[in-house]
Amino acid sequence: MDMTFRWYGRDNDTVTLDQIKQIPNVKGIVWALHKKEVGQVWTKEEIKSEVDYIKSFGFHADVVESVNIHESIKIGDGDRDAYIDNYIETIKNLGEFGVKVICYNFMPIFDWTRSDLFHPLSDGSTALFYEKSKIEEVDPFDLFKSVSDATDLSLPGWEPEKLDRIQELFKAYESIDEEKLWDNLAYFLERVLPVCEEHDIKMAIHPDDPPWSIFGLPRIMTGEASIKKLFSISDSPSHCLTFCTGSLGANPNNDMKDLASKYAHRSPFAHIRNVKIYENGDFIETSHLTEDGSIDIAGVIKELASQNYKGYVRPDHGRHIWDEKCRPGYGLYDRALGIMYLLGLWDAYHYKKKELS
Ligand code: DNO
Repeated sequence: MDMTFRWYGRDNDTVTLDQIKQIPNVKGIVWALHKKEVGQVWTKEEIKSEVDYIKSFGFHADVVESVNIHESIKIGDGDRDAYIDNYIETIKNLGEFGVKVICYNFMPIFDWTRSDLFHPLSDGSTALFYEKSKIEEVDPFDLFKSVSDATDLSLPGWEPEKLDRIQELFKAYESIDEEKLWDNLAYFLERVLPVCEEHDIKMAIHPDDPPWSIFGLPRIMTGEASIKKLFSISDSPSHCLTFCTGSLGANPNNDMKDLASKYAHRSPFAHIRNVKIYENGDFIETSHLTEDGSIDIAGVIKELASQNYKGYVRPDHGRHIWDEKCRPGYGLYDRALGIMYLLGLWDAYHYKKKELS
């Protein structure tokens, strides 16, 4: 596995590349142009500046997370082709700078969703928390606003420009059911996959987080049936999955070890994190340690190790520990601990003593 670390850019992250450099075995930075408005073309100059900076620290910049999909594409609006044209332009530009994987998602309006970004855990740390009843009661507009306001740093997936359009977007989704959303995904992929193939890029869809419908909006990447349906759309080698243990794993019916055994070979990118699921369906993001949560993290890594998985891996959300002030889920400390745990599990399988030279 090729260990990576997600980073939000020079002026949008509390963590620096110098710090990431000190975590053993991190080879690449998972990046994006977080300041771009969704739907705009990422220019070659902008890409070059970010890639050059990342590479100047000795990291590769092979993985982009995410190039977000404009709502018009998900809704299938009249202007979707113009936005797909822009997306294609961005793919070509990224290809020119050696990008190998583009992670994206197809969730309507809301990306990852939580009711509390800093929920206390019994060890004194805080973590991202999903309380089902709260999400069922809250006005989506208020949730969007409170999450966007929770930190000075812009949150990925919570595109601020959506805030003014929430009602209009909900209206537009009234006529979009799951089937229609699948059709719109297929329409998008049909146009972008040939371009990805030409540029040797994998488009790796991220599962829905959480993997069920919220606010009555359709969600389609929720478990094994969706993965099967996804791959029935196209057999292009560029058509791939981002294997995310935390998002799919929030539904206890999704056995992540089993899914790793079946779909790791179609997943050039994996997000590894643990969540503890409560009986009523609430969940909280714990440390990566297997016994701290409900997901068999050790089993997943064992499965990846047995396949000698060559894809990119990143530790996903961590807790906020040791008083770190950081963007929710994306501090330095707990993700660094997570990496050492994942590497430890991997080494336990692939133990190789380094010979003295
Ligand atoms: C949250 C992330 C998501 C993810 C996107 C992928 O922290 O896991 O924002 O990056 O859904 O497109």
